[in-house]
Amino acid sequence: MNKPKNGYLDMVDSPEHVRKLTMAQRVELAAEIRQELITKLAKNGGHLGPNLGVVELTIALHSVFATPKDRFVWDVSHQSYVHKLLTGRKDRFHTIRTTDGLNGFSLRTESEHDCYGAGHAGTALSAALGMCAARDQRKSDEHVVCIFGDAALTNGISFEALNNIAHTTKRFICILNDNEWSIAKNVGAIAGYLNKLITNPRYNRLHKDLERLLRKMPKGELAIELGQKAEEAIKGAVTDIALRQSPSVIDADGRGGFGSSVMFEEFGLRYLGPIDGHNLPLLVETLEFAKACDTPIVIHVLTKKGKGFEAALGSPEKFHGLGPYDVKTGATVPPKPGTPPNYQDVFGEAMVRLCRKDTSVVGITAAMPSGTGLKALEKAMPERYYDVGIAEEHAVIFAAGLATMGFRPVCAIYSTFLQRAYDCIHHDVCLQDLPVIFCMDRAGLSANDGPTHHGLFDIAYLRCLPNVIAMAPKDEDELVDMMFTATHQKRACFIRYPRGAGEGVPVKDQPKLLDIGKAEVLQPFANNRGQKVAFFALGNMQKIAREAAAALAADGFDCALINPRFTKPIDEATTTQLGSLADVVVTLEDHALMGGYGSTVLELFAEKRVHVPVVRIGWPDVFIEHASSVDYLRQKHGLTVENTVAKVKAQFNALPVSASGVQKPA
Ligand SMILES: Cc1ncc(C[n+]2csc(CCOP(=O)(O)OP(=O)(O)O)c2C)c(N)n1
Repeated sequence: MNKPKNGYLDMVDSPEHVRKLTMAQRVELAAEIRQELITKLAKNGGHLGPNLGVVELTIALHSVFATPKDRFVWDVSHQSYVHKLLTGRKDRFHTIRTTDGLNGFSLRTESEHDCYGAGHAGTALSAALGMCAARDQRKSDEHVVCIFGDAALTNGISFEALNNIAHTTKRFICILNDNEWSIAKNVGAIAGYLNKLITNPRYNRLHKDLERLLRKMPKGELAIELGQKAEEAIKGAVTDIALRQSPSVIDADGRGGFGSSVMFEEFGLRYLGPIDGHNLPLLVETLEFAKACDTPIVIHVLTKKGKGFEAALGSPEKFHGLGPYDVKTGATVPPKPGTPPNYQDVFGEAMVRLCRKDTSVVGITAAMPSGTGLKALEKAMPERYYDVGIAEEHAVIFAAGLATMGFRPVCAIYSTFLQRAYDCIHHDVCLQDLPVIFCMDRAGLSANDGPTHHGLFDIAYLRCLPNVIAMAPKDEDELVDMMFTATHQKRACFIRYPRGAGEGVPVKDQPKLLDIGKAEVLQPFANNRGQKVAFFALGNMQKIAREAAAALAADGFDCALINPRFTKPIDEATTTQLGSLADVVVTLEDHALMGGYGSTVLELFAEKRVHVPVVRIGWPDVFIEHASSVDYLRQKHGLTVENTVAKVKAQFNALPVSASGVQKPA
């Protein structure tokens, strides 16, 4: 085929088109895709680094397999942009992570080529194995390919799946995409183990042997050959040459040596690799081999995060996922002057201060040192900092263990990822009444990421558990007060706060000890004969409440403004007292309405027989989509000043009118 004027990508509307290209043309396509990623993502940002790393791998996958019949399951799926480009979505690619645009992750509703959705790490092997089992049950012949990163292997679920593969299916292709990075540098023994595999001096020789071997095979005879001699030869070339008796790698599997096998082989998987993940012909031929395999196989592919973009190669952590950047230099747009510091940064600095004052405090992150802000502690006091990898369950139980020995561990885990560790919170922390502190970042929306990353359920999933203290600060100074207060409690404390900039409130030198379960009345009723509206606005909803109260006050309403601070225990006295005085109560929360803070208030009023209409502002009972901005989603779903005011007024219009003409609640 002649090269189209605008390049090969221009004519690729489906994977079939990729398969029509010659190998040389596919190599050119890879370069075009890199350019497309770099230029298109510059405007709105995205997961640039991981996708630049899997360009050849994705082209190779679509060269050998035929989705949607064959199935690709991407772990996390933040690295599936190239797959999107090759599966009929290139014309919309510039819309990725924006309102009504493509999602930044795999999404079953977005394309028939996305057979499984994700956003949280460690799920791909289990889901793909389920597909293998279904295929085997129905005796169909599709291929299932799971693509997971080296950091996904720090996650327990991945190992639960690995443990089951050999017993479940004979046909399963696993691709370990090893770039040595999680978001930050990958950590732990598995990372060390993989590193030993790839730094083995025999790797280079192996790589050449394998390439030579595969090249020698005529295409038509490949399958037969593979089933017999070649398989043995390749296996020998790969596993034996790479992994046997190098003194430097002797203790990597914890059994005193690799023996004739590697970790994956102990799990019953055939291991192939490590191979160069940017060598397209080699990838294609290796995948052809895997396709013909009648045992589950793992192909260990080495890739470079950020390949093809100098700035990204130099800063893999920054370019894992980022906002808009300069196409030439990679420079990101600095925050507008005067923007308050992020909650994350305030949290990180507060951790350093707390640790300096209190030797029992330690910080724990599950592979999110930058995102959570805990990197500040790593820098200042590395001995008080733990990165446990993408292992939220382990993080929580590890913290429980520390707490039994008198420590005050602080788990900095995003609200959405903490869901993974729910049983550990219940069984290990709360049931034993241990004083673990949870700082739940990203409580609220992660607009560009969407439903996998919004943190909208933590109040609901925590408030049913006994022995829980749960709080939400109205600003960054109060966040520090809450952290300080939490270190003085003898039970589990959970603090939820949003992504991004704080309110611009300066942080005091000495944090304040808060009364547990005590709300802050910011503005009492004026008793000016206006109809009374009490606003209970949690955390970052203060602004909407303040503006709604001001708008209603201008219309003659008498508004009280309360900062509840605690969602558990809630301030029963203040809430019932103001509820009894009010004509209408408004609760506002950056959380799902179902089971959230407003529900807590309703339950309290039912119990205490406080008869007052309650307007609840929060997120409706649907998964909130991704969009360009938080503001857009708030507008769309009614978390606005206008909607709050309208709902309050509607309550009054619905109320019966008293003899004096003043509307009163029934
Ligand atoms: C349960 C969970 N915890 C944390 C994260 C945040 N996270 C997204 S991608 C990522 C690193 C993934 O690294 P790896 O699997 O090696 O893939 P790579 O980006 O290197 O291709 C992390 C920690 C997540 N998505 N899910």
